[in-house]
Amino acid sequence: MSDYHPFTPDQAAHFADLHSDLFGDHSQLTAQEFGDGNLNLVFRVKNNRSTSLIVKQALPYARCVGESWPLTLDRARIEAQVLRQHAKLCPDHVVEVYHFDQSLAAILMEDLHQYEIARSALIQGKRFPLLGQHIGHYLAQVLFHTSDFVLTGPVKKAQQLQFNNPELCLITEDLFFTDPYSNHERNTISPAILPQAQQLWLDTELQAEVAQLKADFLSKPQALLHGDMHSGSIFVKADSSKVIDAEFGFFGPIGFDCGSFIGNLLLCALAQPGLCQDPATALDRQSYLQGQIVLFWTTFSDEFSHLMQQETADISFQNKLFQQRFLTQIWQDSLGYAGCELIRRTVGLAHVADLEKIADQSQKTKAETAALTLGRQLIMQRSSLSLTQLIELI
Ligand code: SR1
Ligand code: MG
Repeated sequence: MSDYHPFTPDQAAHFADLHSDLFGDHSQLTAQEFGDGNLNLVFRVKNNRSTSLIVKQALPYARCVGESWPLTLDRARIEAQVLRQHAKLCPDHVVEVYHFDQSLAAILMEDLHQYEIARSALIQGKRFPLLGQHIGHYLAQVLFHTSDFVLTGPVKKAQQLQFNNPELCLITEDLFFTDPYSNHERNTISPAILPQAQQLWLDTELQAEVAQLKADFLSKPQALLHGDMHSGSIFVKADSSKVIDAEFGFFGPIGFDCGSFIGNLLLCALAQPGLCQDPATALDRQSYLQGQIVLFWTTFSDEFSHLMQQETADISFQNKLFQQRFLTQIWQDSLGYAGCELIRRTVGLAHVADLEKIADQSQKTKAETAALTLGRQLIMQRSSLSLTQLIELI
């Protein structure tokens, strides 16, 4: 990686120009860095005819913390390769990667400027009737086709090596499963909910269940996950949804991706009474978000079941009873990981705008308390909760 240097806007524009034919010979290019995520540099490069592309470059550290938190540049390779593999399996719902340069840790990709980030749009109360269906379809396709139902043992093991992502997995291991359950210096806790957070540090029954979910995250390489399936990793417009940001990708438990998506819709639903003044509007938005969770899970589970029945290559895994049990286990894991997401986004390092944008302090305390309570319920009751019961709990 000796050629590596963080891009200036001009260098990002040059990189985009060099690796794409989209701009034309006489283009005047401008570039602007606008990355507001946690880890990387992101530039929009535009010509004078409004054609634009995105250059995303990994920094050798976590941007949100600074140089004191070094981070592998290899995450750019993982991201480019996961996005390309997922795009082959589900082209409608994955951003297109045009070029990847390993030595610069830089990716040139499609600019989704006609789309909005799902988290910001949902916070504003915008509705996308197909969001749950799109993400259910995306996850069913990419997770099934990278699992043991399709890949032979040797092929899957080779891919596990290709997508070995220890540093980014360690971030999740720490931030999801460890920090929130102790008085860790990385945690950020609103003073008003400190007593509830302290409860988490003492709750050994909850900690035992979280330890099980962490053990599964570490040792259940079921499929090639996106690895960071929150609503900030999804671009949406009325009739289309596209997934970005797959740098946390690795072979892990299928329920982790499903649970991250469900967890982020739940966070948005719990934040609604604090985000909009009118209680009736808040209720209406909550019922839209509940509907999207139902649509997501019914789409995912119907499609995954169908794929198991129709396209399972391995004869052992064609057993119907095994397939039913496998899907039930994904549901239970999803509830557990959704619960962990609710808790870590409330008291851990990486908070979400859904809760942070609540201006009224007492409303924010209510929403944060609700997130911790629901998070605990999902983790503790994951082996018995149905989809209908989940919706009732909200
Ligand atoms: C230091 S990274 C913090 C969080 O941002 C990413 O999007 C992941 O969700 C990670 O946990
Ligand atoms: Mg991200």
